[in-house]
Amino acid sequence: MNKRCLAMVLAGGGGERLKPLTKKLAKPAVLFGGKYRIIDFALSNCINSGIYTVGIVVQYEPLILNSHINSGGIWDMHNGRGQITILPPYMNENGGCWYKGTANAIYQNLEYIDMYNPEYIIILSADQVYKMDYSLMLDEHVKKAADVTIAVTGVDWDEACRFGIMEVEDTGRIVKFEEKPKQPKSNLASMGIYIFNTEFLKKCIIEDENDKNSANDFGKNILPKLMNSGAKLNAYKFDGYWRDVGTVYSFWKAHMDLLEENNKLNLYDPTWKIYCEHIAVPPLYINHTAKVNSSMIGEGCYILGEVTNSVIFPGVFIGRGAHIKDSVIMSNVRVEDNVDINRTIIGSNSWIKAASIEYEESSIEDRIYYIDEGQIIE
Ligand code: ADQ
Repeated sequence: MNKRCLAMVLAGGGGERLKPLTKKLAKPAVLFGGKYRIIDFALSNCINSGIYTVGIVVQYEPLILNSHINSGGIWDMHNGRGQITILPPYMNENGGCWYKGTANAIYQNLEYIDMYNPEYIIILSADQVYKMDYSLMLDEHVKKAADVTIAVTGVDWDEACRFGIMEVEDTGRIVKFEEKPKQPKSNLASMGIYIFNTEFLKKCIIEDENDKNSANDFGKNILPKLMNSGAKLNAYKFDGYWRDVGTVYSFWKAHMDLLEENNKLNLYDPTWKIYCEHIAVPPLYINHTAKVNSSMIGEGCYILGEVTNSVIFPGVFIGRGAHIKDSVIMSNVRVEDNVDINRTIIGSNSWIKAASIEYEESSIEDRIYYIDEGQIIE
């Protein structure tokens, strides 16, 4: 498939609803699943789908995201078959400005797109966890001769208001699209994954730039306008595991999903690897005083206490008599002896000394507690 289709990964958003985890970090760079960063899912899907030329649009807190992408071997897009390019906002002879919305971020990179002159462009979000073969979506886009194909999936009704929601005919044609409706009439959600014919995409975003009232965003502006214009928008139904981990609760819940036996994301499938950065840490050590159940534990951890139904990232120390339950502990956290931690996300590099955590100081959402990165709790 290669340069017939170019991927543009939107990775510049502020991650407002995931704020405690994204204070100093772009959401796509947030750690996920015991060893990955969220963006690894979209990028691995690209590699596994045969798309090796990828532009990543960055803006908010890009430092760690940039160094992750530039960290070497893993993202060399399979031995030079393609290239990943990081695309921050830039100045030119006419000035320059920050990426206003997602469509503007693509608009400001039309020169990059023209360099490859692809027939199709797939636009991806970098803040979702899923495994998907984009080449099947492209096949359907071509077969149905659509102007735009949007990947869609069913979501829980009580979450539908945080997505673009649509109604779709049996033929696959989208007949109604509403961005984040207050009272959704369907639970069929846009996954924020779009395939456009390149020329059509250019026309849409250039026209949208001339509309001074537009926020230049795909969900808010481009797709509703296209619905009214009679363009052919088709839905590509995806029924695998997909989560937009955009809130603290959905982030925690996606981790708990991972711990279910035979969970649908299945990180252990050798035919669809999720690639990630390698770090030089020693092997995992589990002492005879430790008890570990239904948990994922990263390399370099040193476990003396009890861990139940939790995801522990690399380099974590868990002391003797400590109990960790239904929790997500990020990298290099130290939990001292006899500490109890329950339904909590603990940010990297924290040091938990208190026997039980004073939750008043942390964020609470749906009874999930959060301890900021680098905290000493005593
Ligand atoms: P949201 O997830 O709310 O809805 P948004 O916050 O715009 O959309 O984020 C989408 C992606 O674009 C993220 O990866 C984000 O980092 C990036 N992004 C946001 N603003 C950006 C900017 N100015 N420059 C560069 N990158 C930016 C969208 C759709 C919904 C759909 C959900 C599915 O609008 O219709 O249902 O995704 O998750």
